[in-house]
Amino acid sequence: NNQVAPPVSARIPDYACQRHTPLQHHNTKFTDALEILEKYADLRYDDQDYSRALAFRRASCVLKSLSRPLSRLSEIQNVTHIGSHSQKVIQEILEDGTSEEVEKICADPWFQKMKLFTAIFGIGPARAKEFIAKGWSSIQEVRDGCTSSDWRIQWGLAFHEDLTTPVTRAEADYILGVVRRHVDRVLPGAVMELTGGFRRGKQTGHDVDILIMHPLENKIIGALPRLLQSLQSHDIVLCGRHERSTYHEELLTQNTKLSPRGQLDHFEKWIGIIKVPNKIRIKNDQSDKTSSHQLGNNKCNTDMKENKDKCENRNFQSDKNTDSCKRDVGNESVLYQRQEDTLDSGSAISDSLEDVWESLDKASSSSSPSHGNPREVKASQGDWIARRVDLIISPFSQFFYALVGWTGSKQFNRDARTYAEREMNMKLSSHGLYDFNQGKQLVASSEREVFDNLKLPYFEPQDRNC
Ligand code: 8DG
Ligand code: MN
Ligand code: MN
Repeated sequence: NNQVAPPVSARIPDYACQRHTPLQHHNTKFTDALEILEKYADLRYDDQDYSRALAFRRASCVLKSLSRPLSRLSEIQNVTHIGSHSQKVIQEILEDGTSEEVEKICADPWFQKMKLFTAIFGIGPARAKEFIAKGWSSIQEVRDGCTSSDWRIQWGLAFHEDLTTPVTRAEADYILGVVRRHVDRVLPGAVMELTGGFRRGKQTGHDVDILIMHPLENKIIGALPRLLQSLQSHDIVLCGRHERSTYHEELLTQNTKLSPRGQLDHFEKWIGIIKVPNKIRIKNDQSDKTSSHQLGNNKCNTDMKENKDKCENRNFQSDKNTDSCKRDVGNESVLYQRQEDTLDSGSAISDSLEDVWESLDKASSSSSPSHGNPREVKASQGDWIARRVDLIISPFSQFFYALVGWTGSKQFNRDARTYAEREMNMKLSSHGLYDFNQGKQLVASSEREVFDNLKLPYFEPQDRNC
């Protein structure tokens, strides 16, 4: 034991938001196994006991940040985030190459059914358990027996194969391009960012997350309904639902308990499904055939695997004096500049807001919220594939917090929020940062400033893959 590498623990910061966590790392055979245990714990136990699942996620997260493959358990024995259960599994894999416990879970029919059913858009663990209790074990049985009127479940079932086919980077770029053309028409001057996993450098994802902002704070009022009208008139939208903004300033300081699964925020958004021509995906598939997919030793993980990490280097540079910031994408540089709002403040705004919401509510109850019968649409499907899209619209003042939040990963956000609370006496959300020591909100006009305000070193999106 005298040739043991220096303890890794001495160099591992406590929070994932203080560590580089790249997409491609050296310990997939451990992290794949730990993430199966995480998933199992998440599905098996109720929300109250999400801590079990989180313990595996934290352990996995630490291993992802190591700069070399783990070769002995002693290297991580004193790391606080790697509990005894995770250590046991890691030890097993070090000795045998696989973990018996993980193998058993993978072979467990209940787990397989839960994974199958919770992969349906609109189905959570509670509903999946009901399906299993009815004796169903296939998607077809759910299609035949499920009577839910929830639009997500109806469309999710009809287009299940489409929606569980990984969205490629080329498709994400295509969707961004389409949305951009419509945004340019209905909200000229708007800024858009592809967020979520794609921004972190993933080559595939389960959906496409697009964040939209306008430098004039009030310009975004009514923009999302106009955008959707524009998209719908071009027969691109399959179904979807608007959500009103539920933001109010007290939320910045309120100690809202984040639900363990979804960190719901209060932005106005649209959650839906759109059509993408098949040729967009096929082009991408062919270029992918050259790159190999690396799988861990525990092979039951059917989750979407990423291809080799190819990232654009996106930098935001801020300029505090002019209240603007620059973003560089290749040779192009985009200037985000706060502009003076020309709209009247006060009642004029709330009146116009009410009008917008009224027409929105009417629209969504009449065409509500989908177009046609999902099964019939599926039966006459043309040369396109259904893709999940999230459109989020943020005011300029909250944009960079929204950008960090919607870039993720979820675990990065969780740790950044815990770090803010415990280490800084601050409250972080996708809407802003409140400093309880100073009793005020800390503004950010770049992503870097979000990190600065938290006294954290800056991490590029591709290093936030925890
Ligand atoms: P994937 O789609 O590639 O599978 O992964 P992802 O892009 O990382 O996950 P996601 O479920 O699409 O969520 C994108 C990020 O947005 C994630 O880090 C969580 C964050 N997020 C917020 N607010 C909200 C919210 O209200 N709902 C959801 N679903 N995600 C939110 O900051
Ligand atoms: Mn996503
Ligand atoms: Mn999403």
